[in-house]
Amino acid sequence: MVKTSLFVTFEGGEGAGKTTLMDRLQSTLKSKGFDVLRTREPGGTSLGDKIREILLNPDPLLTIGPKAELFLFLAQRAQHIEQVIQPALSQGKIVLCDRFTDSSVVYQGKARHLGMDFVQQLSATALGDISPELTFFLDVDPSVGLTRTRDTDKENALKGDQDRIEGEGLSFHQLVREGFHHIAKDNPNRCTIIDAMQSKEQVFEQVYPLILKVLEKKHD
Ligand code: T5A
Repeated sequence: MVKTSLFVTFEGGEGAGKTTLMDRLQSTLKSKGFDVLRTREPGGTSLGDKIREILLNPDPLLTIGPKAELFLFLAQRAQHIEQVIQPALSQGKIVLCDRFTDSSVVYQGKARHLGMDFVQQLSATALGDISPELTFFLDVDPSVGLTRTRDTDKENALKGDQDRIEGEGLSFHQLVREGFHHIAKDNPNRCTIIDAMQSKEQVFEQVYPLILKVLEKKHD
């Protein structure tokens, strides 16, 4: 087993193709002998999974204001880092994480109007010294992404029900997309924007070599 710690995050709007890409990256990296931990937010721990159920519950009677929503995301992240991410990195694993702090900055900071700087500053407490070395932002037109998730939900016999955040209007999801572009522009060394309107194969072929390059550098 090859031991190389690397923290990689995957970001983007709804239905951008993160799960699809991460499935392939996980199996390919494992087949090359790397020790890979795959995780996601909200979630990744028992507490995180319970908070996820609350955050994504579409029940209109369950009111969650923007600040409460943010603190729930930060609470699950603090637990996720302490219980899962930090230990895995200390053990020399590659951590592939579906969404992380950039999602809070964009969804709660930009689209919920709490302020991107405000969310970034508040997140620092949960993060400690953990930050992703690489972030891939899968960029897709929100109307295309939302159609993809609806089609997947139907295939999974969920009658096309949308979760609480997915169900926000198109303008909300357009703000999300703008927010990710803003972060990518401000962090060119960490973030790469990937055109997620391309085929699944093309998306993988762009991302995988960039991860390998960083892993090779670590072995030099
Ligand atoms: N959130 C999260 C916040 O508001 N703040 C935070 O701090 C955090 C961490 C999470 C929600 O929480 C919010 C953001 C989200 O709204 P989730 O269920 O985890 O909810 O939602 P997503 O992360 O958006 O996951 P999705 O499953 O909706 O999207 P994926 O994983 O990006 O997409 P994927 O791979 O499942 O693909 C969807 C469909 O598209 C197809 C797939 O086959 C699938 O059918 N597909 C493609 N089709 C054509 N071309 C391609 N290139 C394709 N790639 C995939």
